Amino acid sequence: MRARLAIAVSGIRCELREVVLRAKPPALLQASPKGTVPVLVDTKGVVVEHSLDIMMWALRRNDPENWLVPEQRDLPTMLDLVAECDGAFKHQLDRYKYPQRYDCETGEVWRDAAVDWLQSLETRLKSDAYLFGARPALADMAVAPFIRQFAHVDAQWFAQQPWPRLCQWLENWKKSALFASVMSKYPAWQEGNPGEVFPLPQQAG
Ligand SMILES: N[C@@H](CCC(=O)N[C@@H](CS)C(=O)NCC(=O)O)C(=O)O
Repeated sequence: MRARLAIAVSGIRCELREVVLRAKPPALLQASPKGTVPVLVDTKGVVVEHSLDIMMWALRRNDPENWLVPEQRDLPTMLDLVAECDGAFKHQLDRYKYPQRYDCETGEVWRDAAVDWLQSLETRLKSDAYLFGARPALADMAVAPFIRQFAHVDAQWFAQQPWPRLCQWLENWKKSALFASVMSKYPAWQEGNPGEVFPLPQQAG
């Protein structure tokens, strides 16, 4: 989702090929044998294999909303926060969501392990509406999809935490036009077919 957010805001026209993970098309595995999505192949055939790298690829080409230039601090500081998300928090999120996949009796211990980091986001949002200032930037967009997943595991529990600003930040993002523009469902891509145009012209910018 975060790769789509960055491509949508950049307005760079792509061919989107929706992949069903149970039936990965050979073209995906040929481009990227690791077999995870998202994967981007540029017009020169360069393969970009991770969602954050795809965000950077798009925003380095066109960054109309200055996601790479936050109001506060700088890009390396944002990337440090994203690394915390992609590291420890993602590890906890996966186990909270799917404890049985990881041989955990319950996910609650992993939920609780994430509390301090989520509290640190709440603290960050005390001074401004977004993580690095009064407008959204890369860190917000890279982190929000995972906070959304975390909140959805047990929405009631999440709503009961003392995180009013984090909840508001999440709600604002979920109400945004950009979020809506990346939530469309697409049919699975079939070999030989053209993909979908993404972003649609009205989705750009
Ligand atoms: N580090 C990768 C991780 C991507 C990832 O794990 N994607 C999942 C889907 S969200 C996947 O493709 N899993 C492969 C599978 O389930 O076969 C990224 O950020 O792009």
